[in-house]
Amino acid sequence: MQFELMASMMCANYGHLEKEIKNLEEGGIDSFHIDIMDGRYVPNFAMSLNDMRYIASATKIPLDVHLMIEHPNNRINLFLQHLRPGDTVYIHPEAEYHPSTTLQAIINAGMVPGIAINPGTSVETVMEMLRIVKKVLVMSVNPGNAGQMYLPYVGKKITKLLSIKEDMDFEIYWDGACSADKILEYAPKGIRGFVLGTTLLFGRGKPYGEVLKNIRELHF
Ligand code: S6P
Ligand code: MG
Repeated sequence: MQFELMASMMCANYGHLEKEIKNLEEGGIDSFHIDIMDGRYVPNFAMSLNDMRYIASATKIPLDVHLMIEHPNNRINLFLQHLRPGDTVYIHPEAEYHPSTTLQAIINAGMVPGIAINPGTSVETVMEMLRIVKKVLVMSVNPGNAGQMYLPYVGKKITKLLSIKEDMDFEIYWDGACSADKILEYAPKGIRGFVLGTTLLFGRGKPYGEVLKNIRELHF
């Protein structure tokens, strides 16, 4: 079964970040998920520009930048200038007056445009943006923190997104409380990738390579 695994770097050990990056690379991670927060759009400050810059400089593996900030277009170039073609940038449509303008700036810079959809946001309200983006990050927890509980009502929304993704030409990614049973259930249904945080990857007392191998060997 083909699916991507992303490491949620806000859950990494910053005491030895270089080693964390190396261990994840050697373990076979597909991309590094970078949760940028401003303390306004979400009630937390997880990662910021310098964390992203450092990780971009330390790896050739793609970055998956999840902007949880108000009006990202005001400062979008601060982020884009450090990214490489093929890196992904997600915005939250609710955080922007003109999200299509921001998505266009991401496209023009050569990055992959995405939107993140909060648990309380309906597919209908972002329908036009689905024509612009290549990736949709479905939040199965409220944005702001790692280590939260899965919110089961997002299941219906995922079903709806799965039914329109081919026609509208986007891929769906999972963010929040991702467990092995969610991968078992949703990878076969067509979810393209999963962000791994404290639920499955970090702080579990197992080498990352072993965790990632176990996930790839799940019996679907
Ligand atoms: C939440 C953030 C996520 C978390 C991830 C952590 O605002 O966007 O990317 O870092 O959910 O995973 P877990 O397994 O601790 O929920
Ligand atoms: Mg995230």
